[in-house]
Amino acid sequence: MAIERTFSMIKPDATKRNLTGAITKMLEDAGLRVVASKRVWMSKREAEGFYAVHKERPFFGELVDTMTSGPTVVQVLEGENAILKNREIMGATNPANADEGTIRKVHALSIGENSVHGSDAPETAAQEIKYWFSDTEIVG
Ligand code: IDP
Ligand code: MG
Repeated sequence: MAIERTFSMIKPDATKRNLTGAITKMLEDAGLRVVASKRVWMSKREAEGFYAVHKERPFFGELVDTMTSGPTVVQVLEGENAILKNREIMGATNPANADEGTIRKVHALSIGENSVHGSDAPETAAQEIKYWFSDTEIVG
């Protein structure tokens, strides 16, 4: 298995409930290392750009509103098989379908306020890391 990097966000529904530490601990306990991290309050334009792949979906407006409703913690995670591992610890998009012990099962409020984002493939991980971080901000 390869050491990979993936992109993660702790979404506003979670930062508002002071869950940054609790969620980061779940990521670290799963064997992932936070190699870059910053707290941002994203603009509408940044949220629309980040989620451009979903722009035709009926929930796009709600998604942008939710993501700009408070601060987000953007992170780069590193570890063995990090992309898939992060998706596993996150749990299903809809917390009602998420496995026991996953971040979304434990913390998410709804499909729209589901506490975390994680890249779904190597290509999106590379794109998403680049969207939020310069190389010098990823410090190991
Ligand atoms: P993912 O975050 O598990 O990868 P995606 O299908 O990529 O899920 O959707 C991106 C985000 O859009 C979700 O995390 C969620 O916040 C939001 N979203 C997806 N489907 C719905 C929906 O049916 N209603 C409201 N928001 C949704
Ligand atoms: Mg996705």
